[in-house]
Amino acid sequence: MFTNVIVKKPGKSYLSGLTTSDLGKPDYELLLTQHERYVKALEKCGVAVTELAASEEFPDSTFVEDAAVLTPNFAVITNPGAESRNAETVEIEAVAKTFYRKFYFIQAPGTLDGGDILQADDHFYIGISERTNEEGAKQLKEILESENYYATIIPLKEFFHLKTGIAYLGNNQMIVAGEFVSHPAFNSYEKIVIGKEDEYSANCIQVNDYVIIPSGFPETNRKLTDAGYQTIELDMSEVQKHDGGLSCLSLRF
Ligand code: CIR
Repeated sequence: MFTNVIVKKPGKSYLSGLTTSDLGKPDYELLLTQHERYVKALEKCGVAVTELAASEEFPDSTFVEDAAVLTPNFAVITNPGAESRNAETVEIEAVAKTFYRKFYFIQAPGTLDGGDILQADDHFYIGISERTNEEGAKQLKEILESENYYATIIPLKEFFHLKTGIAYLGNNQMIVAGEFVSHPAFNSYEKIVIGKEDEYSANCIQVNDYVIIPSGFPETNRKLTDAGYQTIELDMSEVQKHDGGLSCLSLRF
């Protein structure tokens, strides 16, 4: 069960944030509306939402997931791999202190983005990407193993972050796309496979009784519904324009 989430309102500077997509310039008003609907959907899932105010000095800081890894008993403050995002951790550490007493930190030269970390019950998967390096992954693995979790490091071939292409739904079920469809690390899970054209919808979030998915992917919605999940669909167009998805916008714990 998740009881809390942390989110952060996007600022106007979002428009000058990092992106690799060619989907066009985000519409700020529409982004705010999409963010408000995201918060409402989380509330419907039964979690208490802590919403941080926008920070104009950090254009990508609405993607709070990258600054921390939160588990039931401790928080890991990351060392985000993009220079312009690195100091986003200061505010996330401060707010995490209202919920946690035990902290670990990823230290340079290790870098790590929370988007590269997937928890499936007592097992964490740690992606090595453009943002998370081997040293950062190794540090997190050691922290997790010292806390009696399992941890597996997965070097990425194509995806931006690990969770760009995979989500854990609970009940030993994973939703997988692209390079994860036949990846041996996930062989022991029951898989819901997402086709190439629907790849964006692999980044979805299971929150208590619901799975929140991006709208515009009827096949994904059908696969989840057939598997017995209740879905909530949200338009994520303005988030997708800056390489973000549903998981990136919140820390869930
Ligand atoms: C970035 O490049 O850092 C942001 N524009 C997108 C971050 C997405 N975060 C995530 O997948 N966890």
